[in-house]
Amino acid sequence: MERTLAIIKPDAVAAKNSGKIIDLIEKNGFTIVRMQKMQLSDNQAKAFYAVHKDRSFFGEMTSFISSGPVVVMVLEKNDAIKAWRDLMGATDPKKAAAHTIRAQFAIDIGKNAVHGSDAPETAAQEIAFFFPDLK
Ligand code: IDP
Ligand code: MG
Repeated sequence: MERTLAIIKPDAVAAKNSGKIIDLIEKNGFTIVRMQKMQLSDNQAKAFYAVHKDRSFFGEMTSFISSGPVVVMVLEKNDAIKAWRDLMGATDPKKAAAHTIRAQFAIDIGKNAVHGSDAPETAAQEIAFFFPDLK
């Protein structure tokens, strides 16, 4: 079993799509190990997205992710990192396959409904960032 970090971003929470996204997560066989609704501070957003600090849209990303409540989850499944990224769909919702969460719920490439870890190392870091007590 593998674990990954998932976030339902402020656009999808504000649009009241959290429940539909959680339903898709469960229908696709993930176990929700932890789940917390919270709002990130500006400093937490900068720390969470630190790997992107040199990208031109870093300020846009951090202000958006801290702009309203998010739902942060640890998901567990065989091959969870890839399985969750497959269910999320492409970063740009215009390029995302129709069945994916981003195709159904994202507004644009920035406000794209969900986050998912991209590798085992980042999954471990991101899970520890939000749930430091989780073993
Ligand atoms: P990912 O979320 O699919 O892993 P990344 O390349 O890691 O995509 O980018 C992280 C986040 O940065 C994206 O989910 C999106 O919210 C934001 N982002 C990526 N590209 C752009 C862009 O061109 N403009 C604005 N925001 C972007
Ligand atoms: Mg990424």
